[in-house]
Amino acid sequence: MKTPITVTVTGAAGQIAYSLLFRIGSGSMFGPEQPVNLRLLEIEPAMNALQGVVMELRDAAFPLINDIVATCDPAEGFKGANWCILVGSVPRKAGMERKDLLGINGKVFVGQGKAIAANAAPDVRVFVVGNPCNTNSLIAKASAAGIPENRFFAMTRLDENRAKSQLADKAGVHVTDVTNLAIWGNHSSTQYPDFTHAKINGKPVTEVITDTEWLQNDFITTVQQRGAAIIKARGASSAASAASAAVDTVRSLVTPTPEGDWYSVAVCSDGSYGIEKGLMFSFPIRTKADGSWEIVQGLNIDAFSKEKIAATEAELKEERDAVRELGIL
Ligand code: NAX
Repeated sequence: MKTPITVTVTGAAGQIAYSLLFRIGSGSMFGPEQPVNLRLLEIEPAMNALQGVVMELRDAAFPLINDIVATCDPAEGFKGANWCILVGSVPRKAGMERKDLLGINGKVFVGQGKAIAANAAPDVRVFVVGNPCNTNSLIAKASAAGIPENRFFAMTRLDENRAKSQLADKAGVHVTDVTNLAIWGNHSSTQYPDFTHAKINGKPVTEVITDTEWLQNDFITTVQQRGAAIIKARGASSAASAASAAVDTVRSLVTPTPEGDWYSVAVCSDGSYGIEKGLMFSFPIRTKADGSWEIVQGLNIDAFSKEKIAATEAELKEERDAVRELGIL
């Protein structure tokens, strides 16, 4: 058994965490030999519910859970954290403008960024799931003085998994036959699920699925609108699939990527593909043998893709400008 690592999960009494924490406990995220100290952060009104989750985590008797701390104090919650998985976020309520939501959550992520910088382990990595996740991550990054920008991430893996599942269904293959699926940009309805570089059993998707009209229209909108379709069907937003995508993301970040493939996660743009430096933008990413990650370079971006990527970049700039106007950045 290895030395335990410390993992902080915020929004720990919420519905995504209710799946996620048990997947962490079972070893799906960090592997079957990696014990974890869990630090669960919530807001005060949710502390009772969180105690119930802690009772269930204890009742699951996971060999890999070394210690559990439940708290509503961010300094306590992020103490010694090697990984911070920021799931907690205030949801959009009826009548609330997008800007209101950016303002409310912006303040939360300023506080959490500062608390992470002051309390987490020197090797901390910060992975934001709570929406608007790209911009929340941007705010946390800007507020966490001293933590390198390449340690911040935001989740677009659920979008990647949704896109792979749509392509597999259309082609009549298993989802694992679909590779090289990049989500570009924002985790929102402007995201671009890039079918032009995706492969099915090693062949370009465009050779296997010749229905270009479907690829350029229905496929993209189905992926972009999938979250809304789940809410309509289930009466609640995606939770278990989101937790599963969070597990996939962290596993991909800590495991060298198979030769030739890539995965999607939002990272701090270094200007690759002309995306403005500093934006938290989803790119095709590879994890190298030494555990660091890189943006896959040299992909040919056709005119159709360029337009889609520009639209999602414009939205991320708008979000960034809105939080700047609110004085958050
Ligand atoms: P829930 O409303 O079930 O849970 C959120 C929890 O966060 C609540 O228990 C709340 O008390 C807590 N919380 C709020 N502010 C907090 C703070 N300052 N510190 C600590 N905890 C705080 O939402 P859930 O369904 O779990 O979704 C969580 C977030 O994930 C939402 O923002 C949601 O929009 C986002 N999602 C992101 C996805 C992605 O792909 N990036 C997909 C799924 C999901 O929509």
